[in-house]
Amino acid sequence: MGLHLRVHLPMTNSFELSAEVEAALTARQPVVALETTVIAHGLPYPRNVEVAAELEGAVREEGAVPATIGVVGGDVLVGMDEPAIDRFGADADVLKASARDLGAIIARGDAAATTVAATSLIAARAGIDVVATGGIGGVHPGGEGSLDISADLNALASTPVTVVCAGAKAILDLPRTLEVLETLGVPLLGLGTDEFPAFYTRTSGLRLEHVVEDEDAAARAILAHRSLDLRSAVVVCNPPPAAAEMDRVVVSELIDRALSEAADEGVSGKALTPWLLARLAEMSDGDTVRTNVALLESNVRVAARIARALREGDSPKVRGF
Ligand code: PSU
Ligand code: MN
Repeated sequence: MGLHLRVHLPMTNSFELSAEVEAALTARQPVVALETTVIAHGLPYPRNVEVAAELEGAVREEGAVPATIGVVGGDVLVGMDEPAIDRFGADADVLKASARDLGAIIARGDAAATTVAATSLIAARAGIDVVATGGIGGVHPGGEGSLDISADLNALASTPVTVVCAGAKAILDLPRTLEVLETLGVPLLGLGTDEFPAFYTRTSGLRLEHVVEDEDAAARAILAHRSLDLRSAVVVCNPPPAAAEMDRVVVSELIDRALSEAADEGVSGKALTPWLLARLAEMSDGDTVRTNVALLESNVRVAARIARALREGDSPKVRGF
């Protein structure tokens, strides 16, 4: 703990890799990057701190090394230690950083949790090829007018990593989110499903064209995608566990109420997603948090298994082409 190796990468600021992550990358062991915006801004304290530890434990159980990513004192940490993660959970002053925010935050020496966009960028630069989250950002309702479209989508278009998620967060306009991902050339793989999951529910009524039956099949598609030298991410869509999914009608009523309250209160920009998630947690008496935690754990396990399959990628079982 506490021992960080400063690694200077070409074209980037210096990152601080934890000793464990550095050793795993050197030995070409599977590593999974975990984002911290969900911890700092997506889940209530103190549950968020417990969840961060549980997610790291789940990655280890699946035979991979977790690399929780965030910025502390202007240092980009790849593999955060427990005190740093605890602070992210408890301290409301920890900022929310998308990729574009990183430069200013590093220069000022601030602390920031990283979104899918920022986490993916840092992971790719550090040589980590799999990232796990709950749900990616996307087009907010009315986004065709407000242009509130998460920078996650743009980052996915140009960052060569695999992102495992339960679809995009249900507070979003999911059909338009899929359209933008198509336009940006970001492939989606349904893990055992031909439907885009809707975060709190396994189904959305929206079709996915490409189904992979398991993590090995996902890894084959990812390796084939990479062999084409495409720079886009691959998004693996893992439905929330059946036991934890919420009722579709209940969820959509909660979301409608939360959205109209947000509009009344003038919440917008990067504050909107955290505000909506907190309001949904209150209105549902914690049901949305329970589902969010269950799908996060499922996603990090899938991510770890894909990371392992990618590392075994030279074996005929996985390569298969
Ligand atoms: N998944 C969750 N909860 C979250 C997020 C994802 O289960 O809080 C975060 C991710 O970090 C994602 C971000 O990148 O929300 C998107 O925020 P925005 O819509 O402002 O781009
Ligand atoms: Mn936004």
